[in-house]
Amino acid sequence: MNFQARPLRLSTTQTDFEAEFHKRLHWSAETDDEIEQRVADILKDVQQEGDAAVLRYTERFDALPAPSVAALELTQAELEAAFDALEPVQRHALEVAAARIRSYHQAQKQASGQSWSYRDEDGSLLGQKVTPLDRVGIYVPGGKAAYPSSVLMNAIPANVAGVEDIIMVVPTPRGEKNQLVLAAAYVAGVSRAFTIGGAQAVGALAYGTATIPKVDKITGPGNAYVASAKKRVFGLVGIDMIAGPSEILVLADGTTPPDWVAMDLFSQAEHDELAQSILLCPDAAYIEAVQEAIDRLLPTMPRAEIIAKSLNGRGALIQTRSMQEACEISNRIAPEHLEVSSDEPHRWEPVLRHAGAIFLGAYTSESLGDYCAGPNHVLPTSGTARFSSPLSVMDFQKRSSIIEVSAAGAQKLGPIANVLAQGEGLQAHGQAAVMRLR
Ligand code: HSO
Ligand code: ZN
Repeated sequence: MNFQARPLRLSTTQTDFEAEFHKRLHWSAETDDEIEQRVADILKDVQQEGDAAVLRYTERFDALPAPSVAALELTQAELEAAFDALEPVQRHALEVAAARIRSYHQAQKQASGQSWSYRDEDGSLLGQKVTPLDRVGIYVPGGKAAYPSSVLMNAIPANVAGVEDIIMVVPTPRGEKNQLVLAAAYVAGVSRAFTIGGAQAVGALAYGTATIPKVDKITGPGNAYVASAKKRVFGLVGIDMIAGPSEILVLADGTTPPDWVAMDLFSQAEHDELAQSILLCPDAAYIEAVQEAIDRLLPTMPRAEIIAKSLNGRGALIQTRSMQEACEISNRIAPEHLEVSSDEPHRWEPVLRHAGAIFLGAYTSESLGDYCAGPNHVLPTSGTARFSSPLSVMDFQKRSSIIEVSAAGAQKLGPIANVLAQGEGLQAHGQAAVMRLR
């Protein structure tokens, strides 16, 4: 089959640019009532019946019958054996990636994940104590979206944060295990792993069953059922985010080989027909060269069909008046991945405010960030980079405020608190402060 990819061509000088741009960007993650109802039913069953419901749904949806949920647990020995059996090149790649991801998240913990305190002029101590979550659940998709790299990106920050218990769940249709996923779980420090998935696995982690321990937070990507289940259990447990399809936006000044940019656009498009790849560039001839590279390279791609559907449906090649204007448009889009394909990336970086991850310079392909540069690849999508951040060590920690008011401090703060308490009509609050006055 010969697929053609013709992303929408736009120019910021055309009169209908705003309307066309909006149409292409518009993205609605509509909820499907049927999925919602089915997920609600599954969660109710898991909550009421525990292991029995998990077993029933695992047999029904994953064609994986088992005598007990315990029989669906992967032992540490099995994870280790998967790692030991890897080809040396794969093993090396997994180790290097894991080490770099670990170093990055250790630096992150050092910079932003530490307790702090100070004393005020009365000797009162005020501060913040940081503690890891006790137990987290990591959802790893199965089937065609089984990404060992995502095991590393979820489990390593949890491990670095100091989470004692990291429970992984991975749907394993017909019991066919993904050895790289198991090996990644071993490298990343997963404590326990179960071959279960779907809404039933999310329910098991959120409510706990006789076999599966209840966790405090569930992270990791999943299909519409998993996303719906995560939303429903939120509040009982924490969740990370509900990620939409992958996105890449490339800002190009024309100094990078067009083939590199074309392949970077493909790299997110190949994830999903609904993925979004956008090029912003002031140079019309360069945009033409990228389209030519797309035409030439697409037939060489095994996932050409997905790439073509993604680029034709949601892709765009946009000519801007300048790099400055390209940066401004990028800020409006707030993409998950933002590549600054320029020979002066540091000139533009200060202008770029909203993006999940910013990749600077021609050599920084987004794919290096997906696997092994070090930063997390779980990133805000669908414009949510305007207000949210990559998955981090801080997602696996929480903060408690620390307050120790000195005797002198109580004399000064008591009257203040009392006045405010009277204003709110709360006598006991006021009294508690006043009683401590000498
Ligand atoms: N780009 C994806 C992560 C991933 N890529 C995993 C390859 N494997 C998240 O946006
Ligand atoms: Zn990717």
